[in-house]
Amino acid sequence: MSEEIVFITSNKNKFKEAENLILPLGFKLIQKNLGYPEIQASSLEEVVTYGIEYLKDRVDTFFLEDSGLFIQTLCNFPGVYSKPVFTTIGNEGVLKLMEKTENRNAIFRTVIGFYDGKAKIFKGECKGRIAEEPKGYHGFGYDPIFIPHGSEKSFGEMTTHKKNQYSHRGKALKRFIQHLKKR
Ligand code: ITT
Repeated sequence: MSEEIVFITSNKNKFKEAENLILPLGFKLIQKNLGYPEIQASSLEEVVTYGIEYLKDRVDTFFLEDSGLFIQTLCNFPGVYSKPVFTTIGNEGVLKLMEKTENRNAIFRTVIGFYDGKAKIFKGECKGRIAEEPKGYHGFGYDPIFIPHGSEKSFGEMTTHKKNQYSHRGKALKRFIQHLKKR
């Protein structure tokens, strides 16, 4: 019987990206949308740590994650506000804020929190730039406007497998997987 790992997330695209890397290892991945308060914190780590504290008496072994897009010329906005910014002004709004801006550097960050009686944090980041216009229909969220370093394509133009090779989440998941393997 393969070990079950529960991913607490409301986001089925995040789940698909995690499945792509974790399933081949022989674990069974289960998505649970339990909801936890995403506190208005100043860092992704704080959101994740709070989420673990909230859920650890409700679920035995699980992980969750918080991600954000940090745009250099906008003083790291939207960062920890990535979710409300996406659901309000969206990609078009972010591109409007960047009009005529030469410095298009940005970083995507993911922080994973795993709990199995003890809490552990795994981080991943992906440097890249904000595209001039949305490109591609794969993925979710800011994917069409983010082009990772080393690629001409946006995340929106990549398959899940390809995105995982570059992405913040792919990197954090690979660190998490190393930990799972040696537990
Ligand atoms: P959870 O239930 O796991 O929290 P969520 O969709 O609320 O799922 P986050 O708070 O981590 O996820 O995401 C913040 C925002 O950033 C949200 O609008 C996402 O669409 C976007 N986002 C996160 N990861 C992304 C990625 O890999 N590519 C594009 N957009 C991403």
